[in-house]
Amino acid sequence: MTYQDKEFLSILKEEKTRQENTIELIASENYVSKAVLDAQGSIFTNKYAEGYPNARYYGGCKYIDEIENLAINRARKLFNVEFVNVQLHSGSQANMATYFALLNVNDKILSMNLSSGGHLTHGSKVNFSGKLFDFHHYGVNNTGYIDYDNVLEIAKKIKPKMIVCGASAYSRIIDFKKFREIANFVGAYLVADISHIAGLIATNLHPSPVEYADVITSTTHKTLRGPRGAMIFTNNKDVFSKIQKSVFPGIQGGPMEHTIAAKAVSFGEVLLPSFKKYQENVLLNARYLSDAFMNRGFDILSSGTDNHLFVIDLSNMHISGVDAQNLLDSVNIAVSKSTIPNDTKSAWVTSGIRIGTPAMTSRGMNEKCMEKIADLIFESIKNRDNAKILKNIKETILKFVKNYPIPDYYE
Ligand code: DSN
Repeated sequence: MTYQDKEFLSILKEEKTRQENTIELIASENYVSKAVLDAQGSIFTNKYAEGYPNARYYGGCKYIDEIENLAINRARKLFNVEFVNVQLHSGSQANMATYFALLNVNDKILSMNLSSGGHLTHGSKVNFSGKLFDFHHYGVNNTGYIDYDNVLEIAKKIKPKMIVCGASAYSRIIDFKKFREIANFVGAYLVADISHIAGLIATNLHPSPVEYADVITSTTHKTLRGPRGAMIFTNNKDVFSKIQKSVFPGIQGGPMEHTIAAKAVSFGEVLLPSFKKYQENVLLNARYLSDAFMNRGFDILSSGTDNHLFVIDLSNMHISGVDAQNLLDSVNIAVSKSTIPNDTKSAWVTSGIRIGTPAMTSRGMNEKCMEKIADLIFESIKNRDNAKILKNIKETILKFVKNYPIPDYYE
């Protein structure tokens, strides 16, 4: 590398070492390819391009238009959809643009509650969504599944203008058709936030909402393994026209064209047959890992998973989510604390942890590795007061991860 800034370089090196030496189980994280990283770091970062292809507020946008159209067209192909906006800086902004496009402030929205696996932008009181709109929530039943009859019941009672389906910590198939029927029953828009499962949908390993939802929002960096960012798509021309205006000039100015370039490159990778194989392995590993945890006495919400993640209720292990997260951090395992349905602990403390397999599957891990990871976590929790055993576990992990390198980013 040719960087001169020693302070920067030192932090970059430390973070690279951290990434290399960590078993990464945060369900929303992944490792982009070198091609995606290069596109993100490319000269497209130098360009302002407010507006959309062929309708910009700046000159010099010929190649910017080409790169944005490439991203749009690849996304259209991936999700078999007509209209796509790839300018969203984040999933939160994708949801914000969608609400602002179709609703008025204080309108009613029905979505999944945060403790059952919903997202901050699905109406949390501390988020713009909960402050500006009148959110009502559905959760999961006592087996950990969405109860669609209950969703219908709540919808009939509150008559929302919009129903949001999709979650950040829900491990089961989402029945978009059922959500459409409920939305039709009460005359509501249906929005599917597929941020977590976009990679599975793009490879036909989870049913697609395209036929059912009025609007679909997604991040691009989770199972989809692209750069950090988001997109919105729909098959409804009128809805799309509102979305376009809502994104720009509604809530964003200049799009990050270097990120859009990286989105284009990553969508190209998703179109390759090898990406489907990767997603199949993500699913297999999630099942192996959740089984391995259950065999060691851990309590998994809904007793398993259909996708890339699951949530462990740690109540029977007598450790909170935050303490487990910190403990595992200390032995180089990254997880995120997670609330569980009807959690009695705060969102900072929580009673659970969320585990996902996209990142370690990108590093080539398999069934045997999942058994080992479950063992390492079980032993860490069991021996949390024994510094010597924890030190040995960390040493084992440092040796173990060396066999599964992260992409070779820098020469
Ligand atoms: N914060 C993301 C996650 O970890 O799931 C969702 O935005």
